[in-house]
Amino acid sequence: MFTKAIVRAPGANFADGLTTSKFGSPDYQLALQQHESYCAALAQCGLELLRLPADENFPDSTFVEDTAVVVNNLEGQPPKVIMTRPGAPSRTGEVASMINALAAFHFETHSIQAPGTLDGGDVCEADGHFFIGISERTNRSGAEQLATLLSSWNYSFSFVEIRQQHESLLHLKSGLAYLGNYRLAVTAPLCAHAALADFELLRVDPLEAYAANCLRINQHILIPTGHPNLQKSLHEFGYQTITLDMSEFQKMDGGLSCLSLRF
Ligand code: CIR
Repeated sequence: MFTKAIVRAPGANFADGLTTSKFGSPDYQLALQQHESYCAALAQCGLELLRLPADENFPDSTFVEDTAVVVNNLEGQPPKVIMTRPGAPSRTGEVASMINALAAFHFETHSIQAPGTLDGGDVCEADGHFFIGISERTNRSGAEQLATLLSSWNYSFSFVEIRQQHESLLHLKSGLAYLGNYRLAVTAPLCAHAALADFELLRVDPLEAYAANCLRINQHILIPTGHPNLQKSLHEFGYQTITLDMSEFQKMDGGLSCLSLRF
């Protein structure tokens, strides 16, 4: 169960962030509206929100998920956070203000050290097992540092290489989401990966690949609008869905998971 989330509204220079998408420049006012709807959906799922002010020093800073990995299901152990070291140089400075924001929650705090890089979007927890993507943003050193910490707390992990064969994936969670009950939503190229062999895979239609970044929060799954096949499959499995228009965030290579840090 998640009870809290940290979010940060996009700043007026949101369009200056990193992107590879061909969908054009985002509309800032529409992005703000979509961010409000996203926050309302998190509240509907029962989360209490810490809303950070927009930070125009970092145009990608609305994608808060990339700055930290929270590990807080450890029986008898204090909750922990691993501050990342984002792989894009323009984003490394985002971590400092997230450290400040997290101070109120008293996590035991760890940090990824140079030469390691790690983006939170490359980390997917699945009931005690962590999938760690090795991507253009997360290098092997960063992945290994995280894995060492997780192992020391008795978590299992597996690395998922997404660089060569899955060029279109920015982060691991751009192509994979944990739905609970050892079930993953996955894009076609990732389905054959050995690390996923012990999980039930819900294969996402290649035409709906963006929706593989859906987001389970307690009893709901958030899904971007316009992906009817995945939505139908999720309903057949008995999930309740909330659809959200993510068009302006998709233009900046962002998805549903990136916009919040949940714990
Ligand atoms: C970036 O390229 O870093 C941002 N424009 C998008 C980050 C999306 N984050 C995520 O998938 N976790």
